[in-house]
This record gives sequence, structure tokens and C-alpha cells, in this order.
Amino acid sequence: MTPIDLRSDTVSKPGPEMRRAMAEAEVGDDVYGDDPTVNRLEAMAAERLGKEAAVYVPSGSMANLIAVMTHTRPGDEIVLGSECHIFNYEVAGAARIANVLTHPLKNREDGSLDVAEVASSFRERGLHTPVTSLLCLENTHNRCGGATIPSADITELASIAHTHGATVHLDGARIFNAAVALHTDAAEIARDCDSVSFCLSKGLGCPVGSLLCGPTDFIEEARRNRKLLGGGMRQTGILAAAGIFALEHHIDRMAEDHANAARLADGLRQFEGFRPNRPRSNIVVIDLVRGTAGEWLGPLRAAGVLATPFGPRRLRMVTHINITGGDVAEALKRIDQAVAAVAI
Ligand code: TLP
Repeated sequence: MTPIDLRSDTVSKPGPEMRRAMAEAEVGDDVYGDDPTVNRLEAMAAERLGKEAAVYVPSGSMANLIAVMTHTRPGDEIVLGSECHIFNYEVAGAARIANVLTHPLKNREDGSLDVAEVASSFRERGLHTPVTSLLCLENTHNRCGGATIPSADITELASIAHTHGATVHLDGARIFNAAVALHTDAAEIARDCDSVSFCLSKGLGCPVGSLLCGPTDFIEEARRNRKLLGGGMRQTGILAAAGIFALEHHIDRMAEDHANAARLADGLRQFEGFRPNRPRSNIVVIDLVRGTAGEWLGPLRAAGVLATPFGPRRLRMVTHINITGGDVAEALKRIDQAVAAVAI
């Protein structure tokens, strides 16, 4: 039995057309700026995100870390949501490598932040205080169940940061999911942010890679920081070609992933032990009425469904390009078997 892999959209595999584009990519040494395919991908990314320039990096975590390093100086403070990826899942890179103080503000369930709290988080400059120089936002919001943050909210928060002389970075790992779900474009969502990163290796279905987009001088400095972190790659057009293919072919289809996530959540709601969210995009977060995440993962795996733990009594299931409507129906059947088989 082939497992239905709902652990993340990062598990998706490139299809034959994407692999062909990769095999045929024209390449050069990207550290010299010589790789025409990377250059094309960076130009496309900047254009799609409405920014002057972009730099291709190996991962979303590196894109965020480079953004933090480039926007701040060691000893600065950054304000961010308590549930965001930078704060929870990047091995404290902002603290360890960018040397900044992280100041988390509580994310509400819908991924939003309290406007008054954000406003009061910027410190007065003084002899004793760190400089609050960056606000980090996330859209869609992973730990908040793929919540979509409306552009108007981002505008309001960005304007507060800018009033205090700070910059804004948007972790848009899944910004195209947000754009499709909100019926807008990614550039509109990122408009008031100084920089935005997005991942090719999630809903866009590529094997590797992320882009960091922003003003030309910021991206030049970001390239230096990429080199510092060991992220300068060479004939990487082979990977970038997948990104070009995905930006051309894989954005609109994300609506299918969102419909599949909604179907999955509707099905899960029928089981009395599971309380799924109402997914806004491709992430289903399930609160467990009985048992722990650890107790459920094994039986689900045995029944042929892979999920991730997302808290002691919470699971996550993510739809993606390799999951069809049929797979969702089959996953629900298998989950039914798991529920029947265990005495949790
Ligand atoms: N998220 C992964 C895990 O790390 C949790 C996942 O499976 O969802 N920003 C956001 C909002 C992300 O969700 C992720 C990956 C990243 C950044 C980092 O991307 P990578 O994994 O490429 O470093």
C-alpha cells in the first residue's frame, strides 16, 4: 500500500515536464552571476512580487535568515508573531546567526496580530534599549492552519513599522496560496513589505529553492549574506529551471489543493475524535479530542496516511500537487479504519 503523504507540501515530487525543463536548462556559474536560468528566475520572481530584484537561495529558512541579517544590525530587536516559522522552526537562527533579540507577539487563531500591541512593541530609542528595526509577518500562516492575511491588515501593520523607522519582511513561503485563496496577486499582498520571501519547494511543487525579493541595494547585500551562509551555488540553473516552470504552470492549480483541504477537513469533522479547522488554503490542522499526536501518528501511518504532529494534541495534514481528490477520499477511508482499529 502506497502511503498518502499529507505531512507537508514540501514532500511533493517534480513531474516529467518539470524534470525535462531541469534537464534542458542552460547553466553557468551563478556565484559569478553567469547562470542565465537563475538570472531569469530571479527576474521573474522580482516581477511577480512587485519588487526591484530577487536572489535565489536554497531554502525558505535561509531566505528568512538572510532577510533578518540584511535588515538589522547585531543587537537589534525584531518583532514577530508567536506562532511564526522564524520564531518556532528555524533553530533560533535569528538569535544565533543574525544576533538579534526576538520579541514575539501573540498570534490570534486567524494568524493576525493585535494592531495596538504591534504599535506599542516599538521601543523608544535610548541608551538602554535595543533598536526595534524589523517587523516580520507570515502569509499564509503555517501554524495558524494556513490562514490567509488580507492585504489591508499587512498595509496597516507595515505602516506602523515604517512610522517607527523599522522595515518589514514578509515570510511568504506560501504567498501564492494566499494570493489564490484571496483572489489577488502576490505583488498586492507584498506591496507594503520591504522584502518578501517565497518557497518554490512547497505548493509550487519544485524539489528545492526559495527567493528573497526586495529593493536592488537590499538584494545586493542579501547576496553577500547568502555567500556568508554558504548558500552561493554554482550551476544551479538546473534547479532554477524547475522554479520557472512552476511559476508558469503551478500557481492557478493551487485552488485544487485548497478545495482538497476543505474536503479533507469536512470528512475529518465526521469523526467525533477530530476537530479540524476550516482551512483557508492547503493546511488542515486537527485538534484531537482524545489521545495525543504521538498516539495517533502510528495508527494513521499503519493505515497508510502520513501526518505531522503540530502540538501535543494537534496534527497537521497538508494537500499538494501530488494529492488528488481521489487520494483525499481514500485517505478518509483509511483514517476511518485507523479510528476503528485503535482504542484511543
Ligand atoms: N515549513 C515546514 C516545516 O519547517 C514546518 C513545513 O513543512 O511546513 N516559512 C514557512 C511559513 C514555512 O512553513 C517553512 C517550512 C519555511 C519558512 C522554511 O522553509 P524551508 O523548509 O525551505 O527552510
